[in-house]
Amino acid sequence: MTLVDNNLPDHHRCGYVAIAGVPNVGKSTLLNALMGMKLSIITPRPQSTRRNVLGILTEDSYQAILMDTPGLLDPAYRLQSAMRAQAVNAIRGCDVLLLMLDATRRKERDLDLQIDPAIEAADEAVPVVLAINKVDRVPKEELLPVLEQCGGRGRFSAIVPISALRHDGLEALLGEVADLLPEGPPHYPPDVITEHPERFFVAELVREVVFHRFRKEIPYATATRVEEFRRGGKKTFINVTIFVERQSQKPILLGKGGRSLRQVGEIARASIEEFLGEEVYLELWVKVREHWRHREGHLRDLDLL
Ligand SMILES: Nc1nc2c(ncn2[C@@H]2O[C@H](COP(=O)(O)OP(=O)(O)O)[C@@H](O)[C@H]2O)c(=O)[nH]1
Ligand SMILES: [Mg+2]
Repeated sequence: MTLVDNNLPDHHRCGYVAIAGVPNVGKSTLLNALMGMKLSIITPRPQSTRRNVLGILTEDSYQAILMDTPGLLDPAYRLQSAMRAQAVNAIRGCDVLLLMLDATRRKERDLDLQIDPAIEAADEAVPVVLAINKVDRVPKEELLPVLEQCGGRGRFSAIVPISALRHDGLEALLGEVADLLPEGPPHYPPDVITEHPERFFVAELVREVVFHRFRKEIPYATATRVEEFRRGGKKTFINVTIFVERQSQKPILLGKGGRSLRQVGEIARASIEEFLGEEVYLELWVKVREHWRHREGHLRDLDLL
C-alpha cells in the first residue's frame, strides 16, 4: 500500500533519526520526552537499553522516525556486542544522527570519549546534531565553554543545549533535526507511534524495576520475556519469566519468603497498567539460564540478537 495524501504540505519531510551516545547520557529520557510517553525504560544505571526502540513522531510538516539505541561501548561479552551492533546499525542507516552527550562530564577527555565513538560509526554524509544534555545540572557560565569546545570537535550541523529530564530546549532541538530530514511523504500513518508489540514493552517494564531495585551484577544478569498475554477475562493476564544467569542469583531476586519478587511484581504491574491503560494480573517466574549473556542461542531466543 502506498500512502497518498493530497493534504500534505509542500516540502513535507520524513526520515530516520538515530539517538546515539555513550551509556547513561539520557537517550531514552529524550525519546520519551519527544514522544510525550514512556516507550523506553530509564534507569540510573548504564546499559539499561539493550535494543533499538522505535518512536514515530508525526507533525504536520514532518515525520521523524526516532530510534533510541543502546549506549556505545566496547563490548566485553556477547550481549554487549549485540547491543553495539544494534546501535551501529541505527547510526549507519539514519538520515540524521542525533548525538547526545552529558554536560556534567565536560572535561576535555570526557568530551572526546563521548563524541568520538558515534562519529566514527556514522557515514560521513549523515548530518549530525549534537544535543548537550543535563544542562539543568551545569551553571550557565560553565555551559558556554562546553559549547565552544564541542564546536571544534566534530562536523555538527547544530549544537543544542537541552535538559531531557525537564523538557528544556526540545523544541529547538526538534526544529534543527526536522530541517535536516529528507523531503518525502510520511512512512507511517499518523496514529502509529511504534512498531514493537505490546509484549516487548511489558517485558521491558519488568526489567526496568529489576534495574532499579537490585544492585551489582543482578540487573545485568537479568533478562525478561513475556510467556503469556491473555485478554478476555476481567483483567488481562500476563506471565513474565525473569531469567538469571546462575542458581545463586535466584534467591536474591525472590527475597525472603518471595518478598522481593512480590515487590517487583507490584511496581511492574502498576507501570504496565499505566502503559496498556487496562487492569492487569501479572505473574512472575524466576528461572536460571546459565550464562545467557554469553550464548548466541539464548540471546536469539530472548530476542536480543
Ligand atoms: N539531571 C538530569 N538527568 C537526566 C537528564 N536526562 C536523563 N537524566 C538521567 O540520566 C540517567 C540515564 O538516563 P537514560 O535516559 O536511561 O540514559 P541512556 O542510557 O542514555 O538511555 C537517568 O537517571 C536519567 O534520569 C537530564 O536532562 N538532566
Ligand atoms: Mg537507554
